Amino acid sequence: QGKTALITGASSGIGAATALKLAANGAKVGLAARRTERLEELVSQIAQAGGQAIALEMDVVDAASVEAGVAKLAQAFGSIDILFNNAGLMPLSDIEALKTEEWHRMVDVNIKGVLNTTAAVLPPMIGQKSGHIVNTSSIAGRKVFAGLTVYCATKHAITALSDGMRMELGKKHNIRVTCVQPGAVETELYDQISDPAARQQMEDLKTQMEFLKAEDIAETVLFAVQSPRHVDIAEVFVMPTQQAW
Ligand code: NJP
Repeated sequence: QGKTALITGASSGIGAATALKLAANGAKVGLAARRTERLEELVSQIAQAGGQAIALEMDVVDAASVEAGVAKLAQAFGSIDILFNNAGLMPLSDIEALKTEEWHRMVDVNIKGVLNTTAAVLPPMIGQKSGHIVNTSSIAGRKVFAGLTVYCATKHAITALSDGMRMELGKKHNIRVTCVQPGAVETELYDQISDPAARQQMEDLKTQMEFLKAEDIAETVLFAVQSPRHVDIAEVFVMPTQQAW
């Protein structure tokens, strides 16, 4: 209630659902992504429901664009209390396919993007001696799956960053760090899979079990950020009931 949250990857899926959820629970939300028309639609939806939101055109790979977005959000709503590091992509392929451009893109968005946003919000959070960083990792951030090797590597990096940040920022600066580890969620994430076999595998998976909804992860994020200040929900795995582990 009354907190300001920066949400990356807010133009679809988990980010959009979390923006709606946090705004409905009294947070002022900064919606960051590249597809601004989607963000503007979400801003209107939140405003119609009585909430407060602002659209921030942001490419998380570009540090200058991140800094500009953070400055715009601080100007609109004041201190930034919550950072939801959620932007990410998963263009699956086997290593032997050597889709090196996709590998680099995943490293840029999934890892460097998180570092850029964290660097931009950390100084004010340290200054105000409070804050909450929630990172979207994955079950692929604790376990490696064949066919997802580079994606798994990027999400393992996010799990490691979350663990390290929690150790360095909790006691010293009163900043909480939550790592959310979803299983399969029904979003647009799978639309970017360029490898036909990998795409078919994901389509087959959808017929075998009921995926999570983006709202299921939004509920988890809300639970973490609404926990009392002395409680840090450190890591949460959220799986479809029927997903093999
Ligand atoms: O996917 P999707 P999800 N700069 O495609 C944004 C993780 N996850 O909600 O810029 C800024 O609907 C993009 O915005 P836009 C997953 O790894 C998912 O499922 O407008 N933003 C869009 O809003 C990811 O970390 C599953 O194109 C950039 C958003 O990212 C997170 O959940 C399972 C950007 C992607 O939304 C959200 O993904 C799991 C950039 N350069 C983990 N590039 C799952 N769905 O099953 C992309 O374990 N975005």
